[in-house]
Order: sequence, then C-alpha cells, then structure tokens
Amino acid sequence: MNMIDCGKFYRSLRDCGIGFFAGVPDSLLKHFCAYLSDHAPADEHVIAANEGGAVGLAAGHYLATGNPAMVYLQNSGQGNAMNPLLSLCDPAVYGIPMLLLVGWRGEPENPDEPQHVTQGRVMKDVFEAMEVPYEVLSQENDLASAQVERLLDLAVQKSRPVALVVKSGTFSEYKPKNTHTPLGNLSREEAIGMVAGSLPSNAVVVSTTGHISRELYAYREMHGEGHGQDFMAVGGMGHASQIALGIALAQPERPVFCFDGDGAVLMHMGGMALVGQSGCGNLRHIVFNNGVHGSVGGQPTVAASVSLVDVANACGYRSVWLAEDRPGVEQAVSDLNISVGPGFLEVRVSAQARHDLGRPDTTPRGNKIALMDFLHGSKLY
Ligand SMILES: Cc1ncc(C[n+]2csc(CCOP(=O)(O)OP(=O)(O)O)c2C)c(N)n1
Repeated sequence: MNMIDCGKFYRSLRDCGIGFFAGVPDSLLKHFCAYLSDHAPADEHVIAANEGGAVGLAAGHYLATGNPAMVYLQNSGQGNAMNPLLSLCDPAVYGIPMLLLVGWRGEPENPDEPQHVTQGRVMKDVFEAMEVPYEVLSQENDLASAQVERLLDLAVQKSRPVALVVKSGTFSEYKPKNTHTPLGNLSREEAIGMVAGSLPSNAVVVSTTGHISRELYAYREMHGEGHGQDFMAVGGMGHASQIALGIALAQPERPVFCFDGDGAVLMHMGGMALVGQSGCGNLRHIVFNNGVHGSVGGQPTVAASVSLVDVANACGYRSVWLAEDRPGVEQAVSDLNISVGPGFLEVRVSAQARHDLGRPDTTPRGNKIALMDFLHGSKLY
C-alpha cells in the first residue's frame, strides 16, 4: 500500500507558500507532527493549546505576512476550531485563507472507539455545512502534492479556510530525532496507582482523555475494584475538571477527584480558575504532568516550563502541592486527603507508558450507569 513521505509532503506545503504550522497533535498525524517538530523552525511551528487557538495562530500569521498557514488537528477538535473558522476566518467575515489537515478518527470503514464514531461519521457533513471545501488526502505523493496546490489556490482565491482529511495509515513512519527530557523519574502509572490507592471508599474520580483513563482502568482491574467510582472522560478533552466540579457542587459531602493531564489542562485552562474560585471543599484536582501529549505520539506541551502550582495558587485553590518523586507523592497524598479544598496537586512524571496498556472493555453507557448507581445508591436514569 502507498503511503505519503512526511518530508515530501512538508516540502510541497512549503513550495505552495505555507509559512507557518499550528495544531494539536493526533495519533493519525503523529509521523507528520514529529517531522514538523524536527524540521520547522521554532518560530514557524506552534503546538497549540486547543484547535481554536491553532486557527487563531494561523489567522495572526496570515495578517502579519500575507501567507497562509497550516492548522493540523484530530477531527475531535473540529468543534473547537469551528467557532473561529465560522465567525472570524469565513469569507463573510475577515476571509482568512488557511489549510486544515484533519486526522479522520472514526472513519466509518474503520472500526474505532465509541468517542470517535459519530464525530467520524458526521465530519464531512459538518465541513459541508460550514461551507469549508475539503478533499480526502491521497496516499500517493504526487497526487497529494497536487491536492495541496489545488486547495491552497482555492483558499487564496476565495479568501477562506479549506481542509485535507487524512485517513489512518496515510503517512509513512518518521522516527523523531529530538528526544524529550523526562520531567520526573516516577512513571505515571505508578503515580496513578499511589493516588488511586489512597482514596476514601466513597470518592469518585473523573479522569481525562487518553492514557490516564486507561491507566486508572488498568489499576482498578488489577485490584479487582470495579469501575463504578470512575468517570472516564474518553472525549471532551480538557473538560474533566468541569465534570468533576459539576459533581462536587451537586454532592458537597462527596470527595471528588479529577485526574488530569498537562495537555488537557492547558487545552481549557480557564477551568482551573472556575475550580479555584468554586470554594468546593470536596474537590481535588490532580494533574499528572509528563510534559507531552503522550497518548497521541509524545509531542511536547508547554507545561514542562509552566508552573502549574503557581497557576493553581493564583486561581484560588486552597491547598496546593508539587510532587516529583515517590516520597513526594506519598506525602502529598496523605496531606491531600485531610486538607481544605479545592486542592491541587501537580505530579511530575516520566513520559513512558506501557505498550501493552489495555483499553476499557466496559462501554461508556455502562460506565455511566455504574457511576450513577454509585453516586445515588438507587437508579436515577
Ligand atoms: C479536542 C481534542 N483534540 C485532540 C484530541 C486527541 N488527543 C487525545 S489524548 C491527547 C493528548 C492528551 O495529552 P495529556 O493531557 O498531556 O495526556 P497524555 O496524553 O500525556 O496522557 C490528544 C491531543 C482529542 N481527543 N480531543
């Protein structure tokens, strides 16, 4: 089967006038993202906090240079990008050309996880409704270059965003040269086990999108605990703390924990201000910071050099800790359970994750029912 060479594709984008790249990483685009990280100059490539922000960066680049930018994203981020695309970049408003490169999770011919199924089925219709011209990227290098040229001409001519949709297996492998410096020695799975193992029996956990939920799931399986206390936010990346806040406000006697990731917390960082100001004594927000988007290929986040604990303090969290090793986590966890909330703990961990990490074999609907049973002790739905 043919595959696109990342280097050739990058060069055809440059040849067609793309001067800047911004995006949120996706597993289907991980080889191209790695190539970009290694080859695009630092001031011409930004790994954005969320897909809407990436569209903003592309708009700014165009305003300053007159050159269109590329925005890359997983189709899960189509909603985040939609608002600035329609209300800012659309020809009826400012008319800003850019090329979107969209990883197609949930492609109907390719069975995928529940959170990708509907998004994958409706993605093209959504682009059609948004009047964004799109093509599915060819897996032949020359045809792909021709598509880039054609779509970018259209973007410039019509002063509008256009999109290339990428199927699974389109890019050939690229091995990244730049390696990531680990933020801590402790593996995240170990840290998750230490925190999960210390929770009061009536606590609920809302865990974020990607590996963190899968590691929590694995911990519960290993300890034969069932999954009824956990809500795995398999979609809605960046919103786990708000789900936890919704539960904490409705059940003030219930200890509520959010297990978050650095990429996710950055994606909608305003959520921290809301949690900090909520006054929810029963809420604890724990960010396992590995400094990367580990679930989709290990592309760096800026959280390695942002002090999340300073942000938490500034947002008004009542108790705040930073842990960087096993004794630090042990201490923080015992303080956490007796402290005044809302509490915040940043655990700096290594970026490694198990290759044989399983995926939940419960369905999200089954998970919801078990959690609601746990929260109410009787059926509400
Ligand atoms: C809106 C949205 N954009 C992108 C993705 C793809 N995605 C899934 S997990 C993930 C990385 C999350 O990073 P982080 O929170 O740091 O956790 P880690 O992957 O390191 O476990 C991304 C980008 C998504 N699910 N939703």
